[in-house]
Amino acid sequence: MNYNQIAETLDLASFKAKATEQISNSTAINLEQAYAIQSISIARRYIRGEKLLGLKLGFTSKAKMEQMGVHDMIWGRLTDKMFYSNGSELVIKNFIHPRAEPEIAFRISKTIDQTITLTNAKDYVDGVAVAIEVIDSRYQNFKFSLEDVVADNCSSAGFTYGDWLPTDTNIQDIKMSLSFDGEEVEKGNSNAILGNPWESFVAAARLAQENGEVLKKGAIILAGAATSAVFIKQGQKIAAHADGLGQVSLQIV
Ligand code: OOG
Ligand code: MG
Repeated sequence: MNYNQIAETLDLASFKAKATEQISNSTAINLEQAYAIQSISIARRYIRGEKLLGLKLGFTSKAKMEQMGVHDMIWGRLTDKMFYSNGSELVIKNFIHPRAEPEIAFRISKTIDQTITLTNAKDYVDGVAVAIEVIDSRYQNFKFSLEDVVADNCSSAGFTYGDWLPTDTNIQDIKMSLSFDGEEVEKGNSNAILGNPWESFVAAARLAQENGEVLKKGAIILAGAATSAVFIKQGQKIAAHADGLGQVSLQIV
């Protein structure tokens, strides 16, 4: 199997906003190979000048696993090209079939240099925020196997976050929702994320260490969606809300 070729196909599908066929339709790949393809395709972005901003976890909630028919947690990379500031415009024609989901973001306060547990996690975070992730599978019909979606950098395409709040702000057992033009389209509870969103931060720190990704001061972690993701359309104002964290929005143009 040619990893480089698959990585190039996925990267170009993203760059040109044109869907491609699922890898697993023609080639059997395992998870290790899928992560190798992901890192080659991200390296192509770095060559174009994109910078790593952080990591995201996916399928950390049952709602997401069930929606997409997969069974395990995955992780991907976020770059500066995917970042949108709160309230800004997202040009939908640069995407294939984007969906939005409400998330929680963590901001890292210092380089992670030891094993992170629930007990020391807060020492490495200086802010928590409500976030929106925009996912855009590069595969036709948004259909994939777990390996396919890992190779495709976990559908990562865009994200934004709201105001950073102090680390001791409660993020457990809070209502999270997604609304389009003021109407709620999804709602869930933050504990749907691994039972406690802080577990997601702990997992991200472990995965980063295991995979040689150094998370430095300022890096962002997205914990994974608490609800299903919903297709977005031109003209919508999309917003995510989390009790106690406020709200964040994007205008889809
Ligand atoms: C994969 C990305 C999953 C999440 O928050 O669970 C994800 C997908 O659903 O296309 O970002
Ligand atoms: Mg997500």
